[in-house]
Amino acid sequence: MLYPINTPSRMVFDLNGVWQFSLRRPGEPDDGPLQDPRPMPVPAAYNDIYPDAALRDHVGEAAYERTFTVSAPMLAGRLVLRFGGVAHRARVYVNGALAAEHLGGFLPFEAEIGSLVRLGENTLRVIADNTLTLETLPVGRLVETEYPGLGRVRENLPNFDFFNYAGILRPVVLYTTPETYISRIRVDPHTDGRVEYQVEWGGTGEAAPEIGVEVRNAQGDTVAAGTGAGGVLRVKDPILWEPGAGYLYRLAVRCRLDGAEDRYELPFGIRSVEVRGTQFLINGKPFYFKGFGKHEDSCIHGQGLDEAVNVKDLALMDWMGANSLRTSHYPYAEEMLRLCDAQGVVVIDELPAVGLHANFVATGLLDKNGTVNTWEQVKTTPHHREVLEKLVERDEHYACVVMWSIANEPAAEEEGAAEYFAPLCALARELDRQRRPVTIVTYEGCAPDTCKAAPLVDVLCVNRYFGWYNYCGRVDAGAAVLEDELRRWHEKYPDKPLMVCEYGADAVAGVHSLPSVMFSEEYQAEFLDTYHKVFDALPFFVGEQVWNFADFATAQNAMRVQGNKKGVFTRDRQPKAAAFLLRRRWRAIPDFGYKG
Ligand code: GCB
Repeated sequence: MLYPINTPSRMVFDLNGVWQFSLRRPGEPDDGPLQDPRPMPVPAAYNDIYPDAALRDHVGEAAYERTFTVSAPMLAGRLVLRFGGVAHRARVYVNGALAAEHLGGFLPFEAEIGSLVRLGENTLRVIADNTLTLETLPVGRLVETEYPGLGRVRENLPNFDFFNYAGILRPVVLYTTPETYISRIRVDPHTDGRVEYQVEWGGTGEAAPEIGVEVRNAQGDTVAAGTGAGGVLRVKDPILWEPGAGYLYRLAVRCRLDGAEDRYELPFGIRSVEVRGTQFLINGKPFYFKGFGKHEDSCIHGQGLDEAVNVKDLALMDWMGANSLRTSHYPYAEEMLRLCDAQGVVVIDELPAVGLHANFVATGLLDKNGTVNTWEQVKTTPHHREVLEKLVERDEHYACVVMWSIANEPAAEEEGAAEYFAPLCALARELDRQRRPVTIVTYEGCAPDTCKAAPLVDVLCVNRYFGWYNYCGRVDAGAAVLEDELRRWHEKYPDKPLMVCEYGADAVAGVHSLPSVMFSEEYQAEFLDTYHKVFDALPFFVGEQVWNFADFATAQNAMRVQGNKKGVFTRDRQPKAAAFLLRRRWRAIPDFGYKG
């Protein structure tokens, strides 16, 4: 699905702003008036906007409504309503008629609405449902508990460690296209200057449109051109997209039929990604990942898009010498990927597949009795395939994306994991024209000899907290166990690169202690420093991503102090002591060749 932009043939109209909003009771008809509506910003999660626990903790549906005006030029061709992301399930009505239904909070969807609108004022209503189940991604459990005197209470327990923010999280726009329009552009650029491309179109006509393509450089000069819906263009002496230097070309496409023309420009970078033995190569050079697992999370907006925060986060990463991030634990807004592409930030692009474990969650919320078979319980396969298809379609052209993460911390040690994941890994490789490496990020319960995901992936990505959740207060013991385990991973898989995608310790900003104790800034810094000595001793090791970039909101529980405090920055993006340690380290580590 193409990102909405203005072009000579397309107009984009912003529907963000303040909408009317109300929570809904189960069974309420979709078309009745909103009950006691109140203003609600879009995009934003609704949970933290009012001082109201019932709103913050609401389980179920909420309704948003606004009017919008349609002018005559908007009806000259197709009129499309597009949502960047609504968590997690949406029904969309235009003037009372159902225009779209969608499952999945972190990917865009759209509907052609030309036949549903009239000139002048129109009404748009969105019903957003935040319920997570054993069929959705992320995975959650809907439970009803009887409390004495309170009756039955519906709760939605997350199988994951971030707040289940809800609502219209990403931008809403209307855009126009001609009747025959460009529906998809695929690029597969090569470092020798060849750019394979393919253009798909939609429309009602029988005849094929004429397609023209041009590659423009960053100055806007045309450096290659061709015709036809698919082919190979040649860019002479290409400037490569590199970590830290996100040089972008644009593929300018024209699609002409019966005198009408659609035009679109797709930014893309020229670079290669390859796994060779234990090395992760970008442009043929061994790359070392330095960076973070993040969240889309900030004060007030919750998980809603906040472009100021996104720009600030990348500025802080640059200040630290970080070169990469993982979109833990769901696809991020495309606005962020566009920034990463332009700034040369390397991205591991993760599906919303978190919580695929019936016996484990970081906060210990689940029964750890080991008797439940995850792969018999969860019913996520169809949705998992669907989000993978949509993610590859949305993000395939981004040079910053160097690897697909199919899931975070699934029950990869349990029987059934290989059967669940093998087809998904195969599908990722089949769908992606650029054939990026594939990973599944695993947790401490998956050892080298029990992990059923490891044989399926190109890069071994592990999350480790030895010295935090276990060996409490013993960073030295944690690091010793870590080194032993990482070496065993390498012995078992000598031909696969290995990286740690999460390591970290909670630190409550302002808590200090000498000698250090858990939750102090000193302990967090020592924890990271001790892990780094292990990483530096391992030649087959390709990267370190700290958990987490910033403190973030979670469900309330006894393991969390107003959210997860493993941030190197506070939630309002002020540094803890660890930020300075990481800055010294990462500014001294080159992007390429650190491990030979
Ligand atoms: C993990 C999870 C992450 C948690 C983190 C923690 O392994 O992948 O979602 O937030 O641990 O802090 O416990």
